[in-house]
Amino acid sequence: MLPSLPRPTQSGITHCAGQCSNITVTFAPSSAGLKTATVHIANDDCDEADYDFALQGIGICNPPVFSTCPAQQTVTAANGSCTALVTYAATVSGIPTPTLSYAFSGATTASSSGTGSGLPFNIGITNVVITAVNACGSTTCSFTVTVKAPEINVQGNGINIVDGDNTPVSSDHTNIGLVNVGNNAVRTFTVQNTGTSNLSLGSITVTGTDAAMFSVGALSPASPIVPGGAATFTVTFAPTSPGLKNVTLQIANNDCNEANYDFALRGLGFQSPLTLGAYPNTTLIAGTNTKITPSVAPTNAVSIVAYSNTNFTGILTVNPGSGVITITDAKQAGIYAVTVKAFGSGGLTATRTFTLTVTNPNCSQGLFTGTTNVGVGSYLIR
Ligand SMILES: [Ca+2]
Ligand SMILES: [Ca+2]
Ligand SMILES: [Ca+2]
Repeated sequence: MLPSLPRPTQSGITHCAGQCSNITVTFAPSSAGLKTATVHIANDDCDEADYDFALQGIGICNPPVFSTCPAQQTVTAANGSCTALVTYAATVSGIPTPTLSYAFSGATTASSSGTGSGLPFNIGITNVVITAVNACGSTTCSFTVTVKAPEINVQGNGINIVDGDNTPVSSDHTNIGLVNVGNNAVRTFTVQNTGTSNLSLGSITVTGTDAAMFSVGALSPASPIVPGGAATFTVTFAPTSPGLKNVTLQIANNDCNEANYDFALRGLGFQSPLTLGAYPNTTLIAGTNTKITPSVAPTNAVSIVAYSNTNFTGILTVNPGSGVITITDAKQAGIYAVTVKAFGSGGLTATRTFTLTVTNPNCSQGLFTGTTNVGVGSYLIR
């Protein structure tokens, strides 16, 4: 382009004989090619009043070229961090010096003249495009930044249980449901790693007032869980009393934003009612057998026993299902208070009593209540 001449600021200069001064000319081409101009110096010389001479220069313009485009970057986020710092550098040549702009898309989004190098990138894949522009053209270079991290997910019965879930339902096993006191129910939960680096699990615990009724099995296979992998653990609910039992399950892990994966668990302890029917007072002859049937069959009896005092040496057995008492070889003659005691789950008991009269027709009164065998004639009364 035209030379830049400082004409306005140089006017009216007077030089005495022998004096001199300098004029500077700056050539700043804004496009490529041959550029020409003429310098005019107006003066009071008698025959060179317009002192003029030609100038020329060649404008050089080179479009941008990347000599270094950063390689693909893959880093693993530090434990507990959802970002990673990534550094890189691009070098570009061109005349005039190109200006660079950066565009980020994907996991991390931004657009600026800042390089982004040394700054945090989000978990996932970020596409970086660098555009170089000068007067002669433009070019781009692109690369990706991949930040790897673990990602925890927990399922019960194949259904996701979100971190912090506080609404136990049976469909995802967080509501274990009704379990008889003294029995237990086992539920299996699955921990998945849907991320891109190893998921490390710490302890799996239950907390809350009723925590003693819930026990957690070992993780299988053991931590860590590889990307795309899974492991399981069980929770056993063994109520020791009736009623709703609530706890919080906590899974310590190295996910950046779900490090304490916790959700509510619930179970209902149920106490089966224990009933035992009434037994009729019964009379039988010494040395004989009989069966005594209760008014109704017992319910939920685990076992039933019947007993009297030590004078009675016959055999008393009770069927826990029917409640029927079998008396074998009743003796000695006498009147006995028999206690029937049923045992249910969770320590429940139920008791009935009845009177058992053992007679001996060989005695005039029909009764004999001694504890010692007594010989009467040729009879042996027991
Ligand atoms: Ca997460
Ligand atoms: Ca998650
Ligand atoms: Ca949590």
